[in-house]
Amino acid sequence: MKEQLQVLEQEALTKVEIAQSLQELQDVRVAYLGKKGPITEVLRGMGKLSPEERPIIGELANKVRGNISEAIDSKKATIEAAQLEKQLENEQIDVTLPGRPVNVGGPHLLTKIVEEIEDLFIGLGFEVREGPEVETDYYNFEALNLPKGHPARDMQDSFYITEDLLLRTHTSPVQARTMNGMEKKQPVKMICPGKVFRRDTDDATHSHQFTQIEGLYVDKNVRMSDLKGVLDRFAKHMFGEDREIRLRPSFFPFTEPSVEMDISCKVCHGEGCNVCKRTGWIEILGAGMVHPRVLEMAGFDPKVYSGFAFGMGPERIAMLKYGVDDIRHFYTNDVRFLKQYHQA
Ligand code: FA5
Repeated sequence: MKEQLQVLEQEALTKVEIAQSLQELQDVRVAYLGKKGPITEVLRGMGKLSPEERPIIGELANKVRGNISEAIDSKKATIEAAQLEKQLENEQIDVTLPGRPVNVGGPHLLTKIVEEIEDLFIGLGFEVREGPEVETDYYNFEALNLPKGHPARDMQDSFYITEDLLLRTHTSPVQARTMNGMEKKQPVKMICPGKVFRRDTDDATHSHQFTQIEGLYVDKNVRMSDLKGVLDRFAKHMFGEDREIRLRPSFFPFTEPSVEMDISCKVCHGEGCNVCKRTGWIEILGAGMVHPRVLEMAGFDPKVYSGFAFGMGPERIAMLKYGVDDIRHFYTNDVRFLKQYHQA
């Protein structure tokens, strides 16, 4: 029996030695140490041994079991370590490989222009206000001295939603809303950027949806020279200290007198070229002194208060500043166009 056990031990240890996988090891364990294995078989037959032999064979059988079990465990650890090593090798990361480029976005050119204009006016003491894009006929027109049937309503072709609601055609209703909303009448100094909508046919310089920035300053003794000073600062800040402005008489129902502001052409400095259509000047915005009727309708006494207002289109300003030749570039969102201005 002793020899039988020793042969079994040798056999099992050889199989452990040559086992290549955890499954093979498990097979060896089941075959030699399992309930139906030869060693258990030997132990079962111990009853037939003499009382002297029994402890010797018992001890040997346990030792053989222990040796086989130990060999299996140690081989198992070796196989597992090798597997781990292989896995680590396969999953190795080459930190020297170049990374995948991350697409970094940037602010839209229009956003940048609007923020630049906001910063300038905040510096001049104006606050930034907002108003609704869906506006009532009253604020979009009537409160601005444009009663129903007024021919000047045709200057801004509108998208009506109901008889009384429309998509605002300009940011000027925010003037009326701001002044009307004040319980106690006191000086107002605000700008208002936002989207506006007109039934204009889209072309290189017109869009049916575009941006405007409104400005309003109402106080005692506000004069036309104040308007001119602020607009001159604005033009020089946006286009360069060497630019001149000029105010031309114009008409808006909500301002009296009304003006259009031009800046001197940066290409020819007033001499006349293709960019300025040989006039030496480029039109930038509409402005004027707030009409006394508008002040009155908003509850301000026009004998005590006066004010100026202006309204500009940031798309056109961006086009002039950066030489953009078509307003539609702002909305078609071709990244090749937008990317050029991320650092501008
Ligand atoms: C107005 O909308 C007046 N509310 C401006 C104003 C405010 C005058 C306060 C006096 C006092 P106008 O229709 O000219 O004015 O538009 C102002 C600016 O909006 C224009 O100078 C132009 O830059 C821009 N603009 C007008 N129509 C379009 C359009 N279809 N697409 C792009 N920009 C436009």
